[in-house]
Amino acid sequence: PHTIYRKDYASPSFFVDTVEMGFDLDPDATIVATRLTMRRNPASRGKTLVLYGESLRLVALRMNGKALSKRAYTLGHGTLEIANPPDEVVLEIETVTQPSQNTSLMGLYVSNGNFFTQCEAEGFRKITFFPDRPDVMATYKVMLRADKEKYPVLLGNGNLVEQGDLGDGRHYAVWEDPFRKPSYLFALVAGNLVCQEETFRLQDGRDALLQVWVEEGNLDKTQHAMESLKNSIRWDEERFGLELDLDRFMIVAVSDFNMGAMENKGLNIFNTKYVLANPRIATDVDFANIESVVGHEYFHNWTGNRVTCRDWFQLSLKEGLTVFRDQEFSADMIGTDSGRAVKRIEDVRVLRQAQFPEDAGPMAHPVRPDSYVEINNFYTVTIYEKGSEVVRMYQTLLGRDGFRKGMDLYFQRHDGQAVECDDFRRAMADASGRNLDQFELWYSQAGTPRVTVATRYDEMSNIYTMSFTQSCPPTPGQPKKLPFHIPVAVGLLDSSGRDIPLRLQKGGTEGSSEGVHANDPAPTTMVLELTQQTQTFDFVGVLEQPVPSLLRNFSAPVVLEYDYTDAELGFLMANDSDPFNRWEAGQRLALRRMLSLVREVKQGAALDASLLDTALTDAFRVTLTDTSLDPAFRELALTLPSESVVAEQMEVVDPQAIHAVRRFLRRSLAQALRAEWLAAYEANLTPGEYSPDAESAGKRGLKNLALSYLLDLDESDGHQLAQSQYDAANNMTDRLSALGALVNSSAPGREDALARFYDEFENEALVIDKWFSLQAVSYNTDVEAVRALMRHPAFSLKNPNRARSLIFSFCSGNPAQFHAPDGSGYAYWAELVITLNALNPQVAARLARVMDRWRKYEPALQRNMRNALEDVAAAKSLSKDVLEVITKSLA
Ligand code: HT7
Ligand code: ZN
Repeated sequence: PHTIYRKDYASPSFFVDTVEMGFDLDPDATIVATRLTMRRNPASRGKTLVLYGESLRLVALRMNGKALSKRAYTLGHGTLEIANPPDEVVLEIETVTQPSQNTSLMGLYVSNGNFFTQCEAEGFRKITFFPDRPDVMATYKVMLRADKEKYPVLLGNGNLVEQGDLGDGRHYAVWEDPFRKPSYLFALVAGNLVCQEETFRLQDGRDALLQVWVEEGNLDKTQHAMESLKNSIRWDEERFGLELDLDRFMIVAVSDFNMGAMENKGLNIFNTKYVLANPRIATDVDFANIESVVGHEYFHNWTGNRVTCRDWFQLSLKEGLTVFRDQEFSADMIGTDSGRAVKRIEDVRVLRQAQFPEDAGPMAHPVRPDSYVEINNFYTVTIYEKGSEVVRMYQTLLGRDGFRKGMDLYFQRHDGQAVECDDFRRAMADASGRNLDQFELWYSQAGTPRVTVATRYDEMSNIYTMSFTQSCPPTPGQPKKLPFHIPVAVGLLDSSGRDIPLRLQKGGTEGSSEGVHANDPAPTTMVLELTQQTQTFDFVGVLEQPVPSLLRNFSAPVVLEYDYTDAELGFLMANDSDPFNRWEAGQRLALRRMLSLVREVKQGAALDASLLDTALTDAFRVTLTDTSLDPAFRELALTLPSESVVAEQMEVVDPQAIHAVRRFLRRSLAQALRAEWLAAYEANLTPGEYSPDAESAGKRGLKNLALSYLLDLDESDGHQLAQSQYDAANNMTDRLSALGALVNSSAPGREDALARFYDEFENEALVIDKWFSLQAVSYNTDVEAVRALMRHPAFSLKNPNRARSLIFSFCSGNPAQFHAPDGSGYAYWAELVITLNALNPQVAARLARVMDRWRKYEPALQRNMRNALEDVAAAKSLSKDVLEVITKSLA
């Protein structure tokens, strides 16, 4: 496959100033007339004019008023080139597309009879021929024409400037976007939709019209998205001084969508999953996700749209920064310190669960990649989540005020431009006066750095020494790494569990702590800056041997290794003033036990109580019964590391052993703490009307965790508890948790509950997704059961949400069954990758990535995995998307 390199970047040969478009919308043949005013880029004298186009029928082409003969242009594979054009060009293009046949969901397509577009990254070229690259920014004026009855609503970017009747049963609307934008932010929607709308007063006194558009019958599910939008607008004004620049801002929900949502200028298009919610159909997690995704897309208006990317290698410039902003927004919306910590823990869990494995696998790439085959494969957890961690480190190094100054300078310099990650770093450096040259390595080097810590206490001098050594494993194309600039936030605890004031030996490498001045009392958390391979810090005036609290609040995306004793971990779990590290200590302890149990199992030991000591149970008991702790925090602290997190820690992965150990440990904890789980269950009921606020959601989270532990005992008391919760539930969180617990047990009512659930929610697509997904991840579901579910009339491969709910949930969320020793899971995976490839390459390529870490598995499994990968590689007509993933996996 053809690889594109960052080093080959060349500016476009022509710029586009204005784009005018006319659409005659018809599902089987939409006619698109485009008029581009273009001018030569002075830096590219003599070069041909290059436009991109895919799956288009070219009907007419005129340059400066004259039809171009076939000899005057060349139609290549995905390109249209005009040689020797004049410096100023008006190009008129007429193309035809077939939206009803477009199953890729890129470009213009039909979903439930309505028209939608998706242009990021390279979908605009499926609508018309265009220099479809983000550094070509233009203003757009668009006329939409369509049958009035079938498509009463016609939406575009920017402002509605005209609308009316065309007389023949058709109507039109004209939309004008005053802001220059790259083509990937173009959007249109046409169909039979309804909206909830409100006017909202902006900080500068202007009124903006806010709308949430959905299919008829869903208006009772838009309130939360609307509230989230208003909160997002207010938050960006207050935290970053950034205002909404349009008079109208629209969100539209679509049920066929490849990703979560899309930030098209003024016309955000969302997967229904991230818009529609009410207590009947949505869980607490859904409510929180909607708030975060609505925020994310809204925040892109400045970080992505007003300042955009020069090329797709810079994708994290907008995505990492915008994820950071949405994470901060969600944390501020919770408002409490413990709520912030809970949000931080959840975000780090995602990073560890998904990004660390990516960074250690065949698709590992830097936050700013050097090459790609298919850009759609680079919308990754590295670009998004690690990218956000990189942005967060600026804030950790510069402090909140310093970071804000950097952001202000970034917008002052680059508003209206398409820029690079380096421009962002430069703004941060220039605004703070700090040298951030070495920080560049976070963008250019892939892999998760390892930081090993050794400590020494000298009671004669009262000096406590911390020595840090950093390294980074090799990744594809990068065998050797240079040391990173790593902020490590640390604290020291005395024997009573209190923080010790920190003072560094003068003359050593300096540490910093946000906003600390010379006369302030010594801080209790200090940010040490690692810049070399090994570095030592001496803390003075330490009157007793302390317990170190390292990498507080997860101040850098690294693996931190320190040889804690079990007792120290228990102590940190109970006492650390940094809630992140309290959670972390519990996870370290649990992981240690799980890994040692897996070793035992592999040596033939039977899993019984004799293999367990009381350290973990005691630590869990303390947390479970400490009612001064936020329930949401307790839920996280009492959740064992997932099977995939344990797998990542192992040289050779045995998924069956890991699964057996995790279940055994859960059952042991359920048994040992049965009374405490029951008490926590009773104490965290949330009677009365449902509210998705963080406090109530936290209580439900802990209560439902308790329920799931109790059900692991698989006894009739537990079955009854789950059954009555299911029957009495007034919200989807409680209902789904009860159902999930029942389905994983041998409760007699499990089949009946599943059937009743289906009947009750048959018409709610998002809930039926949950129904498929819950079964896909159940302990009892094997590949045959998944195949049977695929034959259910409600199943469809064409709808990405539905495909993900069953196939992805099984392949990535049910490791013990997916990795069945006979290879049946892998054969199923290969078959589905090949089938999906023909329908929707993006969805297929995501599924292909499930096999990324195949080389880590036991030899027998590896052989079957390789066979499955080779079967896919040998399939005909593979898309670039799938080919890139499979080729890199097998390399
Ligand atoms: N910026 C958006 C990316 C996106 C996308 C990319 C490829 C194919 C389909 C897509 N849908 C949305 C989403 C975001 O980060 O906000
Ligand atoms: Zn984004």
